[in-house]
Amino acid sequence: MLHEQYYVELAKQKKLLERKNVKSDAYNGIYDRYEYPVLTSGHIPLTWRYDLNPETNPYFMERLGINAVMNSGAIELNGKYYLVARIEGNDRKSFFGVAESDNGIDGFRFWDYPILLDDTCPEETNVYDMRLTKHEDGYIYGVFCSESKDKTVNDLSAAVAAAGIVRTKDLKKWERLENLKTLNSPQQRNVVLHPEFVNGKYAFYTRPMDDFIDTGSGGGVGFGLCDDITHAVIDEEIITSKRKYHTITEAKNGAGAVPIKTPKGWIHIAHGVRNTAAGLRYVIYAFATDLNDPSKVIAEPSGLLIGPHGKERVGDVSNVVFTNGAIAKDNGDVYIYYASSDTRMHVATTTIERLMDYVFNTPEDPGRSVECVAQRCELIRKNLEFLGKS
Ligand code: M1P
Repeated sequence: MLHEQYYVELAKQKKLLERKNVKSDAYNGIYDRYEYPVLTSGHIPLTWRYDLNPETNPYFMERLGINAVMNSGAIELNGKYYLVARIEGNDRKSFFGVAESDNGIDGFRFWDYPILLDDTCPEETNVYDMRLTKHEDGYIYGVFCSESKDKTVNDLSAAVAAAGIVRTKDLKKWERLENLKTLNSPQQRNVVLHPEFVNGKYAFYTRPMDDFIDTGSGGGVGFGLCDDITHAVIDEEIITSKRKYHTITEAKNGAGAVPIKTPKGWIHIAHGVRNTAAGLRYVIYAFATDLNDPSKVIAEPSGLLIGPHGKERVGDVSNVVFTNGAIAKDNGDVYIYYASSDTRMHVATTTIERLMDYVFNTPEDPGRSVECVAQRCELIRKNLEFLGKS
């Protein structure tokens, strides 16, 4: 017989999983936000957390608790929406699990088991933040952060970040490939595989870093090519979207979702970080690169696209929104999946048309207050003229 609390917890979870999401009334014309997160630790199946056998768990205790469900890769397959979520156990180790929904905005349910990756890197301690790329070679690639302890320095928390690579056709069977090697960057995180070959090669957006937290001399989102994805080596990285002084990317930035192909260019949804007295603040921004040269930035609207709102501001790592997955459907609908404060997952919906309008028609950051005011005064002048009030 099962413990009576099992049924209580199961009923609570059923209610959560069946809750319909509703558009929030926050308006900006660019995208819609939703009232409820699409994934939380409460979505994790009870079988992953409790020992259901009353003989071995008489108090119905959570044996392997889940702390957070966040930064998720996203993909549409056969009309269904899938998130490969970063799930963080109470033990601070992250792993991946597939959650499936019929409509992409609610009803996400985890498959029975999390993903058990091939144990090919004995030194690897933690894995997180998988980006899913439907590549034109026919595979779905997952590129994620593979973190190991840095044993070269006498510092207990020193770590090394590298890009791990797996591939699959069905999200069920995963083949682990060698970690990416970038010859000029000692560390890598936020690496994204471009969906098409570029000059006949696999193309990666990288994030050169000297250090685990600080990117140091890393100038922004990098870009590099490699011949063989099964032994991926990038010998040269160039910088695409740059970090800039006194902007949302001053401290660091990183590629997020796999770029979305549009008639006017590749649209990138990335994150930018600045430092504050309250710690690092992470926001989501967008830029576009050239269709024929996806390393060349052709549009970069000013400021942030998504910042943390309301309850999103608070969590394990507060004042953070972070994306590593979006779904662009053939009908032009776009679902941007983002995590808030390293704790839970949300969705914002828009369309390719709207994203193009945003990216190509929003003015760039002129870089100085006086020029920003002039930019705004010009908008006001035109509006007053339009309203016949000038
Ligand atoms: O805590 C915020 C984010 O910090 C890291 O991002 P970045 O590499 O740009 O600093 C990542 O570890 C990410 O998982 C996390 O959400």
